Amino acid sequence: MNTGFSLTGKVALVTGAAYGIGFAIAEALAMAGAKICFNCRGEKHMADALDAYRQKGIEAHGYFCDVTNEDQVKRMVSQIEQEVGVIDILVNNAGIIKRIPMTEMSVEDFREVIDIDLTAAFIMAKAVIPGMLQKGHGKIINICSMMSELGRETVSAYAAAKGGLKMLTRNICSEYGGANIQCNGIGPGYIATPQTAPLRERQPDGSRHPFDRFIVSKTPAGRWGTPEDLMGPAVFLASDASNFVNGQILYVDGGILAYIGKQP
Ligand code: NAP
Ligand code: GCO
Repeated sequence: MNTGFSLTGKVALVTGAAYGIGFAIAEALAMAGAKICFNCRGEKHMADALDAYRQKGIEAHGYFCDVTNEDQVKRMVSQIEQEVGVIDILVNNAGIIKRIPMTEMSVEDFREVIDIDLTAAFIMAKAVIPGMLQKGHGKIINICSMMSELGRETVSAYAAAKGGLKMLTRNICSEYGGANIQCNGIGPGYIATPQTAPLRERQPDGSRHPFDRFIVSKTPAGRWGTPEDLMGPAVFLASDASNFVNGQILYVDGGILAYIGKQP
């Protein structure tokens, strides 16, 4: 049976995939047969990432690029087209969070989060869509968040950006679905990566961080997610298996969004 999950011969670009969720998604796409391109900003991250991909047996192509800079993005995309091929799959994964109460947050900090977590996805999609139109197909996967649906104290900019990213996802679907481009999102729950490390730090007395305990009790699966939990969903949304799935956000959250929480 051909289930349509193979990515053999496809060119995939995963942004911010030197480590964390992006790295695991790139690894999954490579396992399914795709050629992997990724970008990051720092020299040390690049060297470590290339080494980590090599250790996994993946010949990844790494590019220095800040995803908020349209000139750098255009340069990277045309370099990939020359060196690897026209991009079939884009994963907008690069992202940051700033946990600051709203009334203490500077507008510069707010704008930086919106720029990286939302505007950059527009810049990236705008740069790859012409190649996808030429090829007659394309997959864009935006890494959203539970904060595409929910708020929480201190993450106003992040929630605003990830909510916007959900709507950018639906709009790309609306605008380019007719050209055989599918744009979907993955909404990870709480995943153990450097981004969430401060929420899992041990307390001075060795006990678990209260937020860590809160998340485990709020998650029906009873644990934090791992980057590996996102591998299957990413392959599905990158492959022909999802050709009639468009404009959706697939929440991969161990059930948090379905659960009201334990009564006290
Ligand atoms: P992470 O460990 O902090 O990694 C983020 C990556 O984004 C880094 O590789 C970083 O690269 C890159 N990046 C940030 N700004 C960039 C820029 N301007 N240009 C290029 N690259 C940039 O985060 P993560 O937890 O793996 O998260 C990955 C994505 O999933 C993010 O969009 C995040 O919001 C989302 N997400 C995470 C969770 C979670 O619980 N961890 C849950 C839901 C959604 P450099 O090192 O080069 O800066
Ligand atoms: C936070 C977290 C979250 C998660 C994730 C949830 O401070 O609440 O960092 O925002 O990282 O995006 O899906």
